[in-house]
Amino acid sequence: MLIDEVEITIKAGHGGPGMSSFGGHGPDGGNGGKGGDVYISVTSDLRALNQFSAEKNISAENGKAGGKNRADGKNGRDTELELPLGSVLADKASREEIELTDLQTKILICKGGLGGKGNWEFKSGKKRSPTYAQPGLTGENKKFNIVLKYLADFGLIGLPNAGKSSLLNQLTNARAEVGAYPFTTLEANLGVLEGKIIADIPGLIAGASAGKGLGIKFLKHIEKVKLLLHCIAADSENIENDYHTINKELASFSPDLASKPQAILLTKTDLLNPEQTASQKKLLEQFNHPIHEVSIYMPESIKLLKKYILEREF
Ligand SMILES: Nc1nc2c(ncn2[C@@H]2O[C@H](COP(=O)(O)OP(=O)(O)OP(=O)(O)O)[C@@H](O)[C@H]2O)c(=O)[nH]1
Ligand SMILES: [Mg+2]
Repeated sequence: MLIDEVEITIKAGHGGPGMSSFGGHGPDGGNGGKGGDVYISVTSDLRALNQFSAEKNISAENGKAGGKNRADGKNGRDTELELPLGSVLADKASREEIELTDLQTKILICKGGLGGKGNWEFKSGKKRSPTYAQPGLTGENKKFNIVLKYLADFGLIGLPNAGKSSLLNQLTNARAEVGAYPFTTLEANLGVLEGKIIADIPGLIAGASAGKGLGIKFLKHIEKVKLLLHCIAADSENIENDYHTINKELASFSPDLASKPQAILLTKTDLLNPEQTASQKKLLEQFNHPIHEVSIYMPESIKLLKKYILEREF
């Protein structure tokens, strides 16, 4: 299951306490180390929120205590938290929002506490007792609600079994489940092709917008896409019907979605001979969309499709 919303607590490390000790020449307690910081970085692995399925408390290491003989305690180790591209973090207290839209981003989200000074540092102080050492400061502690917004640039749509997930796997690093039966995909899958995000959603059927099948609630995942990749199986018995079924459902769900640019992917062309493929393609030409013949068993067709996707300028 793809986790797309989660609440977590992030806690930076506590500063280590300063030492209170005395050597041959009086106070010699060293300083505590600084608490570790927590950083956020961005990953193209859109399943990264699944790391919080069990543990929702993230922390960095505390600073170590100062030692005798003016020895400084070690700083706590920093923690780096990887969140998926498209995450929006809302700070529960300040209501500040951070949107992760760039893979290069690295943010210091919670700062570790400073280490306490050891009693050596207060040697010449008049107000303090010579045994005084600071305890170290607490690290920052914040609660966030994280929502994964769908930033997909491309959306694979089509009837169940049209080959959408198979294509996603060929085009991107995704490992979506593929099955020789309808409704294999139960959740939206996302993959990244050189920084462009492609979404694969469960197949739509006639009546989907009225709640039939699974697909409709996943359409929100592709509401922001710039191009719909409409998958139609080449071996379909009524290919025009397939086209209309999907577009009718899109239009009932959202006219906005239905009016988005589409490219037709005529899938599974390995199942037909070139003449059959050509006549199926001809039936789709009336819809005035670019048509790409693809087969996961024809690497050249996948290469051409990748090129087409990567060259899209929006
Ligand atoms: N011959 C052939 N079979 C394909 C091709 N692409 C996909 N298939 C097969 O078609 C079946 C359905 O593929 P999926 O990728 O699961 O289809 P889907 O559109 O994601 O299906 P749902 O998730 O159920 O909507 C599987 O048995 C695939 O192996 C292709 O290019 N050629
Ligand atoms: Mg699928």
